[in-house]
Amino acid sequence: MSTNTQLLDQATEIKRAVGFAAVDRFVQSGMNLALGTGSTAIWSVRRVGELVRSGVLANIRVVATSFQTELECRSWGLDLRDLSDPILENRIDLAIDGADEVSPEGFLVKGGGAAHVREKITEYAAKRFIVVVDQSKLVSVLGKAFAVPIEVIPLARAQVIRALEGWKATVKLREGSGKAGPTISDNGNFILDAFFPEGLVVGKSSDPCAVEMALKSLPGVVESGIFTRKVEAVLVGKSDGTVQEIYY
Ligand code: A5P
Repeated sequence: MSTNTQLLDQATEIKRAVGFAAVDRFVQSGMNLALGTGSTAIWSVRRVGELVRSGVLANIRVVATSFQTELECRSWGLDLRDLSDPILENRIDLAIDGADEVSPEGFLVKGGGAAHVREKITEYAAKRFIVVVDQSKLVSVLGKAFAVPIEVIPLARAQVIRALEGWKATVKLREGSGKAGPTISDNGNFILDAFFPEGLVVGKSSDPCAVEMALKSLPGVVESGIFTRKVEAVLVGKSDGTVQEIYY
């Protein structure tokens, strides 16, 4: 495994730059890390792998937020742990992950890769949370351009779809790729993608914290992709190769 970047297209180069920057600027030896999922966060995984392998970082333990990330961590020989492993002493020092949308307040939509349940469990447990994105992810209103992914127990899908439609969402059961039928998450569940053409409003509330709670209250919903835990910083990869830091 190497991170040789000679043949990357511009979009991938931006993801690499921002994924690397998060590790270079925020990770220190001795940390327990939560590593995110997706085409941006995977570059942070690779950077951790590279720096551990070369001895620049030592005593790093990692928790993966998906099967994809677990495989990448293993390919680098990282010290991969389960979130419940006692060796972590209930301490995740830092989480790094991508996002599908970032609001001006630092609230997120995640789950484009259907990994948001494990991401949420792990990242809400972290002391600090850093998000890595490109500029296209910065939005003024959540849920309009990108659907809000909602993981549901398969049995509950029709009831949950009905409830979401009552909140003026347009809902699609996510189709699998490379298989017939629905996407099955790492937890064995279905993913509903809910578009909110009028913006993210559930009942009378457009407050993302209230929306997150309302979605979670529907029987059969495991988690939504609305993330409202405090983000320390969003790192934004720019087309000129720089990485901007936005603090909240
Ligand atoms: C995975 O389910 C997601 O939460 C990703 O973190 C999110 O979709 C961002 O992925 P990209 O960096 O690939 O856009």
